[in-house]
Amino acid sequence: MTTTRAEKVRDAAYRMRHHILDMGEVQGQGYVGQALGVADLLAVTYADQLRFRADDPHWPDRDRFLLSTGHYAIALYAALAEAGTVPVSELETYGSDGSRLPMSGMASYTPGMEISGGSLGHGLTVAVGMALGLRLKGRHQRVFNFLSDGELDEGSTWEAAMGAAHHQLGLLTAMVDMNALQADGPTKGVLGIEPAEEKWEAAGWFTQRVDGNDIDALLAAFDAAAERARPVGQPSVILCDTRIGRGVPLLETREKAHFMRIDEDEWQLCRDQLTEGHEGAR
Ligand SMILES: Cc1ncc(C[n+]2csc(CCOP(=O)(O)OP(=O)(O)O)c2C)c(N)n1
Ligand SMILES: [Mg+2]
Repeated sequence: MTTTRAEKVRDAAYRMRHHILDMGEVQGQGYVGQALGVADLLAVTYADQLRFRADDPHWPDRDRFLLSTGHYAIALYAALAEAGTVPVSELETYGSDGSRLPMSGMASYTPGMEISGGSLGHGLTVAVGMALGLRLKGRHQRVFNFLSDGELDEGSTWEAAMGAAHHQLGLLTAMVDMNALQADGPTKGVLGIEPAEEKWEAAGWFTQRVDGNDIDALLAAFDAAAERARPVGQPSVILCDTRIGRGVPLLETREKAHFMRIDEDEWQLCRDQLTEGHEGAR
Protein backbone atom coordinates (compact mmCIF):
# COMPACT_ATOMS: atom_id res chain seq x y z
CA MET A 1 0.00 0.00 0.00
CA THR A 2 1.42 3.39 -0.89
CA THR A 3 1.16 6.27 1.53
CA THR A 4 -0.36 9.38 0.01
CA ARG A 5 1.01 12.83 0.65
CA ALA A 6 -2.01 13.64 2.80
CA GLU A 7 -1.54 10.49 4.92
CA LYS A 8 2.12 11.30 5.44
CA VAL A 9 1.23 14.81 6.59
CA ARG A 10 -1.65 13.55 8.78
CA ASP A 11 0.68 11.09 10.54
CA ALA A 12 3.29 13.83 11.04
CA ALA A 13 0.66 16.16 12.51
CA TYR A 14 -0.49 13.40 14.85
CA ARG A 15 3.02 12.78 16.16
CA MET A 16 3.58 16.53 16.48
CA ARG A 17 0.43 16.82 18.60
CA HIS A 18 1.79 14.14 20.93
CA HIS A 19 5.05 16.07 21.20
CA ILE A 20 3.07 19.22 22.05
CA LEU A 21 1.17 17.47 24.84
CA ASP A 22 4.37 15.89 26.18
CA MET A 23 6.12 19.27 26.29
CA GLY A 24 3.09 20.96 27.80
CA GLU A 25 2.99 18.38 30.56
CA VAL A 26 6.65 19.04 31.46
CA GLN A 27 5.72 22.60 32.45
CA GLY A 28 2.09 21.87 33.31
CA GLN A 29 1.10 24.72 31.06
CA GLY A 30 1.83 26.44 27.81
CA TYR A 31 0.30 27.57 24.56
CA VAL A 32 -0.90 24.06 23.92
CA GLY A 33 -4.29 25.07 22.49
CA GLN A 34 -2.83 27.22 19.72
CA ALA A 35 -0.10 24.67 18.97
CA LEU A 36 -2.62 21.84 18.54
CA GLY A 37 -4.58 24.17 16.26
CA VAL A 38 -1.65 24.78 13.91
CA ALA A 39 -0.15 21.28 13.92
CA ASP A 40 -1.76 20.48 10.53
CA LEU A 41 -0.43 23.71 9.05
CA LEU A 42 3.11 23.12 10.32
CA ALA A 43 2.98 19.46 9.27
CA VAL A 44 2.12 20.50 5.70
CA THR A 45 4.95 23.03 5.84
CA TYR A 46 7.65 20.75 7.23
CA ALA A 47 6.60 17.35 5.90
CA ASP A 48 5.58 18.48 2.42
CA GLN A 49 6.58 21.98 1.35
CA LEU A 50 9.73 23.34 2.92
CA ARG A 51 13.11 22.62 1.36
CA PHE A 52 15.56 22.09 4.21
CA ARG A 53 18.14 19.69 5.56
CA ALA A 54 17.20 18.43 8.99
CA ASP A 55 20.83 17.80 9.93
CA ASP A 56 22.15 21.08 8.52
CA PRO A 57 19.94 23.96 9.72
CA HIS A 58 22.26 26.54 8.15
CA TRP A 59 22.27 24.95 4.69
CA PRO A 60 22.45 28.08 2.46
CA ASP A 61 19.95 26.74 -0.09
CA ARG A 62 17.21 26.12 2.49
CA ASP A 63 13.84 27.80 2.34
CA ARG A 64 13.37 30.08 5.33
CA PHE A 65 10.58 29.55 7.83
CA LEU A 66 10.10 32.54 10.12
CA LEU A 67 7.92 32.16 13.18
CA SER A 68 6.63 35.63 14.06
CA THR A 69 4.84 34.44 17.15
CA GLY A 70 7.45 33.49 19.74
CA HIS A 71 4.76 32.07 22.00
CA TYR A 72 4.04 29.38 19.37
CA ALA A 73 7.58 28.00 19.82
CA ILE A 74 6.16 24.77 21.28
CA ALA A 75 4.53 24.07 17.90
CA LEU A 76 7.76 24.72 16.01
CA TYR A 77 9.74 22.47 18.40
CA ALA A 78 7.24 19.71 17.66
CA ALA A 79 7.77 20.24 13.92
CA LEU A 80 11.57 20.31 14.31
CA ALA A 81 11.45 17.11 16.37
CA GLU A 82 9.25 15.41 13.78
CA ALA A 83 11.64 16.61 11.06
CA GLY A 84 14.67 15.28 12.95
CA THR A 85 16.42 18.62 13.58
CA VAL A 86 15.78 18.41 17.33
CA PRO A 87 16.00 14.97 18.98
CA VAL A 88 12.65 13.81 20.37
CA SER A 89 14.43 12.92 23.61
CA GLU A 90 15.28 16.63 24.07
CA LEU A 91 11.64 17.70 24.21
CA GLU A 92 11.48 16.81 27.90
CA THR A 93 13.81 19.76 28.59
CA TYR A 94 11.16 22.18 27.27
CA GLY A 95 11.15 25.40 29.29
CA SER A 96 13.82 24.26 31.76
CA ASP A 97 16.94 26.24 32.68
CA GLY A 98 19.69 25.68 30.12
CA SER A 99 17.36 24.04 27.60
CA ARG A 100 17.67 24.79 23.88
CA LEU A 101 13.86 24.89 23.89
CA PRO A 102 12.73 27.90 25.93
CA MET A 103 9.03 28.59 26.30
CA SER A 104 9.28 31.70 24.13
CA GLY A 105 11.37 31.05 21.02
CA MET A 106 14.99 32.21 20.82
CA ALA A 107 16.69 31.71 17.48
CA SER A 108 20.17 31.61 19.01
CA TYR A 109 19.17 28.64 21.21
CA THR A 110 17.28 26.36 18.86
CA PRO A 111 18.61 24.74 15.71
CA GLY A 112 16.24 25.41 12.83
CA MET A 113 14.69 28.52 14.37
CA GLU A 114 15.45 31.43 12.05
CA ILE A 115 14.26 34.43 14.09
CA SER A 116 13.34 35.30 17.66
CA GLY A 117 9.71 36.27 17.26
CA GLY A 118 7.52 37.31 20.14
CA SER A 119 7.57 41.04 19.88
CA LEU A 120 4.50 40.66 17.71
CA GLY A 121 4.03 42.41 14.40
CA HIS A 122 7.65 42.16 13.30
CA GLY A 123 7.89 38.79 11.59
CA LEU A 124 6.55 39.87 8.24
CA THR A 125 8.84 42.91 8.17
CA VAL A 126 11.84 40.62 8.73
CA ALA A 127 10.55 38.21 6.08
CA VAL A 128 10.29 41.04 3.56
CA GLY A 129 13.86 42.11 4.27
CA MET A 130 15.08 38.54 4.04
CA ALA A 131 13.27 37.92 0.74
CA LEU A 132 14.69 41.15 -0.69
CA GLY A 133 18.17 40.30 0.56
CA LEU A 134 18.11 36.81 -0.89
CA ARG A 135 16.95 38.15 -4.24
CA LEU A 136 19.69 40.81 -4.26
CA LYS A 137 22.21 38.02 -3.74
CA GLY A 138 20.72 36.16 -6.69
CA ARG A 139 19.38 33.36 -4.48
CA HIS A 140 15.98 31.86 -5.11
CA GLN A 141 14.92 30.31 -1.84
CA ARG A 142 11.37 30.79 -0.68
CA VAL A 143 10.61 32.66 2.53
CA PHE A 144 7.62 31.51 4.58
CA ASN A 145 6.31 33.69 7.36
CA PHE A 146 3.97 32.31 9.98
CA LEU A 147 1.93 35.00 11.70
CA SER A 148 -1.17 35.26 13.85
CA ASP A 149 -4.52 36.97 13.50
CA GLY A 150 -3.50 39.21 16.40
CA GLU A 151 -0.62 40.48 14.26
CA LEU A 152 -3.11 41.64 11.63
CA ASP A 153 -4.08 44.28 14.20
CA GLU A 154 -0.59 45.80 13.95
CA GLY A 155 0.32 48.52 11.47
CA SER A 156 3.83 47.17 10.88
CA THR A 157 2.31 44.01 9.37
CA TRP A 158 0.48 46.06 6.76
CA GLU A 159 3.52 48.19 5.96
CA ALA A 160 5.38 44.96 5.30
CA ALA A 161 2.47 43.58 3.24
CA MET A 162 2.45 46.68 1.03
CA GLY A 163 6.24 46.61 0.76
CA ALA A 164 6.25 42.99 -0.36
CA ALA A 165 3.74 43.67 -3.12
CA HIS A 166 5.55 46.85 -4.17
CA HIS A 167 8.86 44.98 -4.46
CA GLN A 168 7.14 42.02 -6.13
CA LEU A 169 8.50 39.47 -3.68
CA GLY A 170 7.06 36.48 -5.46
CA LEU A 171 8.97 33.94 -3.35
CA LEU A 172 7.38 35.18 -0.13
CA THR A 173 4.47 33.24 1.33
CA ALA A 174 2.68 34.28 4.50
CA MET A 175 0.49 31.89 6.44
CA VAL A 176 -1.82 33.34 9.05
CA ASP A 177 -3.26 31.41 11.96
CA MET A 178 -6.80 32.77 11.97
CA ASN A 179 -7.70 31.21 15.33
CA ALA A 180 -10.00 34.14 16.12
CA LEU A 181 -8.32 34.64 19.49
CA GLN A 182 -5.86 36.96 21.17
CA ALA A 183 -4.59 37.41 24.73
CA ASP A 184 -7.39 39.88 25.50
CA GLY A 185 -10.15 37.71 24.07
CA PRO A 186 -11.73 37.03 20.68
CA THR A 187 -10.10 38.92 17.81
CA LYS A 188 -13.42 40.34 16.71
CA GLY A 189 -13.77 42.03 20.11
CA VAL A 190 -10.17 43.35 20.29
CA LEU A 191 -9.92 44.88 16.81
CA GLY A 192 -11.88 43.29 14.00
CA ILE A 193 -9.86 42.27 10.94
CA GLU A 194 -12.59 41.01 8.64
CA PRO A 195 -12.95 40.92 5.74
CA ALA A 196 -9.33 39.76 5.88
CA GLU A 197 -9.17 38.36 2.32
CA GLU A 198 -10.16 41.70 0.83
CA LYS A 199 -7.48 43.49 2.87
CA TRP A 200 -4.70 41.20 1.63
CA GLU A 201 -5.98 41.39 -1.93
CA ALA A 202 -6.07 45.19 -1.72
CA ALA A 203 -2.48 45.10 -0.47
CA GLY A 204 -1.59 43.24 -3.67
CA TRP A 205 -1.23 39.65 -2.49
CA PHE A 206 -2.41 36.40 -4.06
CA THR A 207 -4.86 35.46 -1.32
CA GLN A 208 -6.37 32.13 -0.33
CA ARG A 209 -8.45 31.23 2.71
CA VAL A 210 -8.80 27.65 3.88
CA ASP A 211 -9.87 25.49 6.77
CA GLY A 212 -6.52 25.27 8.54
CA ASN A 213 -7.33 21.83 9.92
CA ASP A 214 -8.20 20.31 6.55
CA ILE A 215 -4.98 18.77 5.26
CA ASP A 216 -6.24 18.27 1.71
CA ALA A 217 -7.33 21.92 1.53
CA LEU A 218 -4.01 23.07 2.99
CA LEU A 219 -2.02 20.99 0.49
CA ALA A 220 -4.05 22.42 -2.40
CA ALA A 221 -3.52 25.99 -1.18
CA PHE A 222 0.21 25.52 -0.64
CA ASP A 223 0.51 23.89 -4.07
CA ALA A 224 -1.26 26.86 -5.65
CA ALA A 225 1.13 29.23 -3.86
CA ALA A 226 4.16 27.14 -4.94
CA GLU A 227 2.92 27.12 -8.52
CA ARG A 228 2.97 30.92 -8.59
CA ALA A 229 6.22 31.39 -6.67
CA ARG A 230 8.82 33.21 -8.74
CA PRO A 231 11.62 35.68 -7.93
CA VAL A 232 9.67 38.63 -9.29
CA GLY A 233 5.94 38.26 -8.80
CA GLN A 234 3.01 38.50 -6.46
CA PRO A 235 3.53 37.44 -2.84
CA SER A 236 1.09 34.82 -1.52
CA VAL A 237 -0.87 34.62 1.67
CA ILE A 238 -2.81 31.64 3.00
CA LEU A 239 -5.33 32.56 5.69
CA CYS A 240 -5.92 29.44 7.76
CA ASP A 241 -8.98 29.16 9.98
CA THR A 242 -7.86 26.84 12.77
CA ARG A 243 -9.54 25.39 15.84
CA ILE A 244 -7.84 25.76 19.20
CA GLY A 245 -7.11 22.40 20.82
CA ARG A 246 -7.73 20.55 17.54
CA GLY A 247 -7.46 16.76 17.88
CA VAL A 248 -8.23 16.69 21.61
CA PRO A 249 -11.99 17.02 22.22
CA LEU A 250 -11.46 17.90 25.89
CA LEU A 251 -9.53 21.00 24.82
CA GLU A 252 -11.54 21.76 21.68
CA THR A 253 -14.67 22.16 23.77
CA ARG A 254 -13.08 24.02 26.68
CA GLU A 255 -13.60 27.75 26.89
CA LYS A 256 -11.21 29.38 24.41
CA ALA A 257 -8.34 30.98 26.24
CA HIS A 258 -4.99 32.39 25.12
CA PHE A 259 -3.36 30.50 27.99
CA MET A 260 -5.06 27.22 28.72
CA ARG A 261 -4.75 25.54 32.11
CA ILE A 262 -4.61 21.78 31.96
CA ASP A 263 -4.76 19.86 35.23
CA GLU A 264 -2.21 17.21 36.14
CA ASP A 265 -4.66 14.36 35.72
CA GLU A 266 -5.87 15.59 32.32
CA TRP A 267 -2.71 15.16 30.25
CA GLN A 268 -3.08 11.42 29.83
CA LEU A 269 -6.75 11.85 28.96
CA CYS A 270 -5.67 14.37 26.28
CA ARG A 271 -3.21 11.86 24.85
CA ASP A 272 -5.79 9.07 24.88
CA GLN A 273 -8.33 11.25 23.10
CA LEU A 274 -5.75 12.26 20.51
CA THR A 275 -4.83 8.63 19.83
CA GLU A 276 -8.48 7.54 19.68
CA GLY A 277 -9.30 10.27 17.18
CA HIS A 278 -6.35 9.38 14.97
CA GLU A 279 -7.00 5.64 15.03
CA GLY A 280 -10.72 6.27 14.44
CA ALA A 281 -9.98 8.33 11.31
CA ARG A 282 -7.97 5.53 9.68
C1 LIG B 1 4.23 43.91 20.28
C2 LIG B 1 3.56 43.01 21.29
N1 LIG B 1 2.47 43.43 21.95
C3 LIG B 1 1.88 42.64 22.87
C4 LIG B 1 2.39 41.40 23.15
C5 LIG B 1 1.75 40.55 24.23
N2 LIG B 1 1.08 39.39 23.66
C6 LIG B 1 1.62 38.15 23.68
S1 LIG B 1 0.70 37.01 22.89
C7 LIG B 1 -0.50 38.16 22.52
C8 LIG B 1 -1.73 37.78 21.75
C9 LIG B 1 -1.72 38.22 20.35
O1 LIG B 1 -2.70 37.58 19.56
P1 LIG B 1 -2.38 36.24 18.77
O2 LIG B 1 -0.97 36.25 18.38
O3 LIG B 1 -3.45 36.06 17.77
O4 LIG B 1 -2.53 35.24 19.99
P2 LIG B 1 -3.20 33.83 20.26
O5 LIG B 1 -3.97 33.40 19.07
O6 LIG B 1 -2.10 32.91 20.61
O7 LIG B 1 -4.11 34.07 21.44
C10 LIG B 1 -0.15 39.40 23.02
C11 LIG B 1 -0.98 40.63 22.88
C12 LIG B 1 3.55 40.98 22.44
N3 LIG B 1 4.09 39.78 22.63
N4 LIG B 1 4.11 41.80 21.51
MG1 LIG C 1 -4.80 34.45 17.51
